[in-house]
Amino acid sequence: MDIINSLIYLAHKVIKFYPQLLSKHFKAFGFILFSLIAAKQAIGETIQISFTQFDTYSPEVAHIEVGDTVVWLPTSEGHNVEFLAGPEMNNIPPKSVVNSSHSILFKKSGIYLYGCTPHLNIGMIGLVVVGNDLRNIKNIKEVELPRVAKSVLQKLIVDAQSYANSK
Ligand SMILES: [Cu+2]
Repeated sequence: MDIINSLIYLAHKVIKFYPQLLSKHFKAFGFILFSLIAAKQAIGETIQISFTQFDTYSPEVAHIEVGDTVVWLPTSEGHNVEFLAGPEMNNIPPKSVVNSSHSILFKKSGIYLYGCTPHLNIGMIGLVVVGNDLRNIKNIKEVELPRVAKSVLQKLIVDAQSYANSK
């Protein structure tokens, strides 16, 4: 990502300081610039979620685009990430090891529900909403959860819906 940004910056400098070079190789130059911008969009962003000392994820609801990567950071001890549901129930992301960072690239839009294996009973759960696509929300609501987690989930779903409505 940084390399692409530097190349785009360099391309802008060339346009500014060597316009004669640009007019000579206009097509080639335009093609390179266009490819760099396309590559930048295809690479996707990286979103960080941390574990807190209050046994929660921060943020609890992450809104990302298809192709973005979420990285969970072990910023507080004793937590992990275990996926409980997603848009494709037969293809949910892998579970992480306690106290380690976990990184997942999301290729399919929809809502993903995950929780912390040791703290599911006290409601340590989170949602990743990919592409602002809430079409599997019914399946998410039907996931069997401990009582406290169920109530946290209701709150997170309200958050996800109000975000979707604000777009
Ligand atoms: Cu935990």
